[in-house]
Amino acid sequence: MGFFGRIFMIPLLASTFITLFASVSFADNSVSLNSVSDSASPSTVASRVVTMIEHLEKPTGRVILSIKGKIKQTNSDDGVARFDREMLAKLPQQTVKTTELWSDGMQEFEGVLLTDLLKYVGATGNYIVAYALDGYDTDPIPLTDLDKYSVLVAIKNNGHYMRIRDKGPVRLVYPVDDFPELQKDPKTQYKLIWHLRTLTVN
Ligand SMILES: Nc1nc2c(c(=O)[nH]1)N[C@H]1C(S)=C(S)[C@@H](COP(=O)(O)O)O[C@H]1N2
Ligand SMILES: [Mo]
Repeated sequence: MGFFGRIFMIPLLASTFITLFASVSFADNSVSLNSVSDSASPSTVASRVVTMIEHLEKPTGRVILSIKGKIKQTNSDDGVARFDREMLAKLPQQTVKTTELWSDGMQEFEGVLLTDLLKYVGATGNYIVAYALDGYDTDPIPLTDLDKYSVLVAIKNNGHYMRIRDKGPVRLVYPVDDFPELQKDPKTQYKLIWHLRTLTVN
């Protein structure tokens, strides 16, 4: 890109920045987006309020997550919202601590709450289906799950960005340890999708 190209990029980048920060308001006494209170769920700190973005920037890095279906904000002509890792990492990050099937001991996962991400793209459906890089897909996940549990679109495990070999780069993590009903329900393990690539909102 030449000198003039760079000059023109500056206002563009600045406006993207402003749009993002205007839309994600960092309220101090924010209302928790989940009915799960912070005391009930030790995994998650108080949610910042996330509202729908007005203009979704385009990914510049490798796309690691796409959202399709009933969403109002997209960043392509084919009606898909595509995210690179930087875009996901810029959203308010939350933590879920839980044990899981694939590794020993307590695991800390970090990423954006699925409920926040869906608000961000203006999702209007009743359930989502998650698709993985390896061809696996979930049964429909009702959005009511997201009111009950802090379901995380995780990009970090124990402080490190997950690579594909770590069952990343994106995983759907439920706070399984915090909820006996999740531990008892055999459907829970089918929802713990690793290599998450696409979410459809239906
Ligand atoms: N990407 C991906 N996620 C997945 C699966 C899969 O095959 N691929 N299997 C699901 C199912 S059916 C179960 S029971 C759990 C545990 O799978 P595992 O026992 O094969 O590790 O992960 C879930 N998440
Ligand atoms: Mo399974």
